[in-house]
Amino acid sequence: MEENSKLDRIVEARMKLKERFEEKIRKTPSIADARPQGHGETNRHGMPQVPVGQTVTTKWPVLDLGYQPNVTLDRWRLYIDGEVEHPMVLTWDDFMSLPQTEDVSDFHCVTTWSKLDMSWVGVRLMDIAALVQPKETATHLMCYGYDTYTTNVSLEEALKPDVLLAHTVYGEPLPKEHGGPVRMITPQLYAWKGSKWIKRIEFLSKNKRGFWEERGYSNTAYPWRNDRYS
Ligand SMILES: Nc1nc2c(c(=O)[nH]1)N[C@H]1C(S)=C(S)[C@@H](COP(=O)(O)O)O[C@H]1N2
Ligand SMILES: [Mo]
Repeated sequence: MEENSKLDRIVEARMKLKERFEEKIRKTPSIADARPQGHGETNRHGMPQVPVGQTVTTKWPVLDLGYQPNVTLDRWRLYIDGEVEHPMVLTWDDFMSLPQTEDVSDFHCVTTWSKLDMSWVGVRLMDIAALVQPKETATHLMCYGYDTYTTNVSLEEALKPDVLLAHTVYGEPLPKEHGGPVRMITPQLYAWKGSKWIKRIEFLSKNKRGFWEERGYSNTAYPWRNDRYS
């Protein structure tokens, strides 16, 4: 009963968010650019599969700040707050009872490697947003990792259907070195926009720079525009 009404609320709020952001999403560079830069076949988003300046690898390098936090499931919490109607703190069970999405997507690291066709399971950022209901004033997110990492993402990017809070990769729990128990992925942006060991999602009414953005990386991070630095 309670689960059903939660799901109804998510579905209804998701429709509203879709309407509100549909046009903005259609105008984002990854979708609207007449000549997205890159090479290879056309991918699932209509982009050249390999963005300009990227090289495909089958390895999966690990990038972090020199510290990999150990977050056990009983202590894991996800804080969602800021410009939202219903701020929330989710436990692991709360999180796993949200609608689960399986998806295959690509991973583009700004250090020029791309890993293609990764298979993930997680909760859509869109469904998290539907749950907490961003206020009209909300325009961006600041994502915080348990390692103190931060990164900012616009809502029109964060609400794309392949943006997940992922807990499973290739059918196995996400390994700690890659951000387990849960990380965000942003397949249509450079991968630094996806916080590993995600702890908090803050909805903002004004854009702010995260860790790498303060150190010269782009606020927007569009792979098919070679949009690496600002
Ligand atoms: N919390 C946290 N998230 C992070 C980072 C980090 O150092 N800390 N590095 C980012 C960078 S620069 C990249 S390229 C990807 C790397 O993910 P991977 O280590 O799983 O390849 O995570 C991003 N998310
Ligand atoms: Mo990166």
